Amino acid sequence: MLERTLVIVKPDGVRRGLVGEVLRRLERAGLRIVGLKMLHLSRPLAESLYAQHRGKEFFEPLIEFMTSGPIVAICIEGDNAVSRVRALIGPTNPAEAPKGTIRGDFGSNVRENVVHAADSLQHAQREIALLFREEELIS
Ligand code: IDP
Ligand code: MG
Repeated sequence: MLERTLVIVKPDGVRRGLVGEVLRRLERAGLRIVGLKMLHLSRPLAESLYAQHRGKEFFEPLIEFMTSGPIVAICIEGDNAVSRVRALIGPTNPAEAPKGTIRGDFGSNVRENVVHAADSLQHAQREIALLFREEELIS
């Protein structure tokens, strides 16, 4: 099924010059970039993006991290894009992520893991709407 999903190059990835590497891997996998922008997340937007984690012990430091510098938001389209992008980025903890995945190759620790990707079609639709206006996406 043709799906759209949201990918974010997190502040650590932008600081370390990994934006091009992430885009290259997405494109090489045959996925299509339909939206792309750099921005600095506001605290309310970061909290909304990670609303499902509110109350967990890692929530506050996660919000501090995600608002610590600019991010790059990428809207990706392709067949089964949600699960394919999750496979490309690898598990949350880089120590457990296989080589060849973005987190396995570049992640520093379980918080600073270079990229975010939506984990379901429902979350993808919600997250894309949080970061992109309709007219910012290619049809
Ligand atoms: P995901 O990014 O692989 O979907 P989630 O469980 O949704 O992982 O967690 C969201 C983000 O919160 C992670 O990518 C990571 O930055 C941070 N995080 C998750 N678990 C921990 C933890 O145990 N310690 C510190 N940060 C965490
Ligand atoms: Mg998640």
